[in-house]
Amino acid sequence: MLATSTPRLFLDGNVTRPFRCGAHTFDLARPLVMGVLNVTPDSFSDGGRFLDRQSALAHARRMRDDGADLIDIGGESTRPGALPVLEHEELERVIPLVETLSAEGAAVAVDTRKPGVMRAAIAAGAALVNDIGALTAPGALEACAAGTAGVCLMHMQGDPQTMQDSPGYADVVAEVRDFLVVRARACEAAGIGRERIVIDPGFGFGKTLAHNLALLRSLGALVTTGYPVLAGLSRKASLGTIVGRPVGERLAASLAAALAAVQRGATIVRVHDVRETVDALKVWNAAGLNP
Ligand code: 9MG
Repeated sequence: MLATSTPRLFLDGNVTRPFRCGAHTFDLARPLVMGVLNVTPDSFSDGGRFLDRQSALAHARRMRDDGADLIDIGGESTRPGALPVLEHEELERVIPLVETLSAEGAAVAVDTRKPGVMRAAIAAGAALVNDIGALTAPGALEACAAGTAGVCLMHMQGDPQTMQDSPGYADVVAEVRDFLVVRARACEAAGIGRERIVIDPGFGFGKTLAHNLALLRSLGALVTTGYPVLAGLSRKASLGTIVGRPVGERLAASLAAALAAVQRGATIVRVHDVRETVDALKVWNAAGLNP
């Protein structure tokens, strides 16, 4: 285990700055908002709503106009129990959107585990590869190293089909942190500079409510690695368990979770409700609560 020996790597304040992803550079002086666009029939929150290209583009542009710094496009659902999608189908869903939105100047992230989709997305102008598998698929590191896009490395125990069956850890915070540091170092060894790397504890990916809360409380353990931390809690089942509400009624819970995450040092929040999150963060910023 790396738990006790993980060095503080390259700190400027707490976190490596700036964050470089493709044609975009973010100074991380304030938390960034990443808006979610699922072009899938089966995502847990908005499955089926944006399969049509025009409605997907309209939703992405709305999120951009509402203040999203990044738009995260996913063509394969990652919700618990989700089945894999063929590569050609994922490409057809995602790449035209990446091309159009990148050409309009948006910073586009592509949520994929497939190296073929990563390569095509980077060629189409994607700024960030958001991989719930932390670039562990054969060829994924090479696909990202070949370009200049940023990478988001997420922790997941198991895979989406079975991950919530019986997640277990001896020390969830240490195990998640150690995994992410190992993956970040693998990226650097492959030629992906540290200024292009973001890490993510993967809330809800092979984790119980208690695991998610432990990670949220101890997000600082990830922040002290020096890599910027992304937190994705928006509308997730753990929030539903806490407040006892279905997925369509978790806005307040999601805002509270986003604020808790940035208060603990997250520099990017991945959210469905961009306008409301941007407003909440404006108040948080104005109050000078930045840790
Ligand atoms: C695709 N996806 C769904 N949830 C996510 C999360 O919490 N983080 C990241 N990076 N991607 C996610």
